[in-house]
Formats: sequence, structure tokens, C-alpha cells
Amino acid sequence: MPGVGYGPRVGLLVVDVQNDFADPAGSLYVADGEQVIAGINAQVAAARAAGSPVFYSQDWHPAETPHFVTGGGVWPPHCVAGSRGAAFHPDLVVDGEVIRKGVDGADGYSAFSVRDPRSGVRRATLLGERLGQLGITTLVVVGLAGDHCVRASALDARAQGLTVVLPLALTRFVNLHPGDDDRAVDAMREAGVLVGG
Ligand code: VGL
Ligand code: ZN
Repeated sequence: MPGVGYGPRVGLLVVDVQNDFADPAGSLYVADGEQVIAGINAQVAAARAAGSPVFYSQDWHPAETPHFVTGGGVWPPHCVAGSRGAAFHPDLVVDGEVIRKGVDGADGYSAFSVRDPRSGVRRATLLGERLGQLGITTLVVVGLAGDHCVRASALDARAQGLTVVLPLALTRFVNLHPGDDDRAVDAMREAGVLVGG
């Protein structure tokens, strides 16, 4: 993985390293998801040492939502607010601000915006504003899953004009449809995300 140069204008976003994704017993386990945690902890330490802010997103769904198969969506129920599956994986070092997506029933993949599942109306989370206040120009994005929440967050960060770095060693993919991993990497590269080894 290329060394990421942290500093006060560089932020780190750790996406959805929660039990339901990163624990083999989780309801939407992302294959080998737990393998990214040690590397992510090292990035958190490096970011902290350089004065870079660290943000953590959490998928945080109501028990019933169109996001789940039980509500007409594609996903098994996961990351239900307050459940063990929604908690951060116990090995993850959590040392920064937490952004919960879906607290009021909205859902969405990006840490920057959530969407009302019924009306389709999208609105911003606090993340974009916080990054702006802090003068962040570069965002390093890591975590789960590369073809959904990491992808959506990286694309939104690019749309906000940020330089975005994605170390591939620090993400894993769901691959609900074979090839989703390659398509996600292509879409991110196309948007100017610096996808590294
Ligand atoms: C995610 C599928 C459903 C993710 C969240 O964190 O990438 N994927 N909900
Ligand atoms: Zn979800």
C-alpha cells in the first residue's frame, strides 16, 4: 500500500467496520472483512499522530426498511440500530467522530448523505460540513464494503471537490453480483479517486 501522508488537511474516513460486515457470524458478512482491521488501526494511529481528523461511519437501520429483503430490498437485515451487529467490531480502534446513517429511518450508502427510503429525498449528513470547517482537502477512505458504502462515500467526496485516496488493501467487497468489485474500482477511478494497492 502506498504510504499515505497525513497532516492537518488530510482526513481519514473509516466506513462501516461493524460486526454484521466484519465478523464471520455477521448477517451481511463481507468475505475477509476482519482482515482489514489491523491495517485500518495503523492508519488511525498514523492519522492521529499527524493531527488528521478521523471519522467513522456506521450503517444504522431501523428494524423495518425497504433496504432489507423483508421490506422489498436486496439485503438481509443488518446493522439494526442498537444491535450487536450494528456495533463497531471489537478490534477496531475508535478514536474520532462517528457518523450514523439512518438514525431517523433514512438510509443510504454514503457517509455524506442519506436518503428517505419512501420519498427518495436525499439530504446531507454532518460529514461534508465538518470536513469543510476543518479545511480538509484530501480524504483517505477505508473500510467496508468497497462496492457499496466505500464506493458511494468516495464518489460523494470527489463530488465535493476533495482529493480521495482508497488503499485497496484496506477494503473488501460484497460482490452480490459477480464483478461488482471491478465495476466499483472502475467507477471510482473514473471519478478521479486515487485507488492504490
Ligand atoms: C453496505 C450493503 C448494505 C455497506 C451497507 O456498508 O457497504 N452494504 N448496507
Ligand atoms: Zn445497510
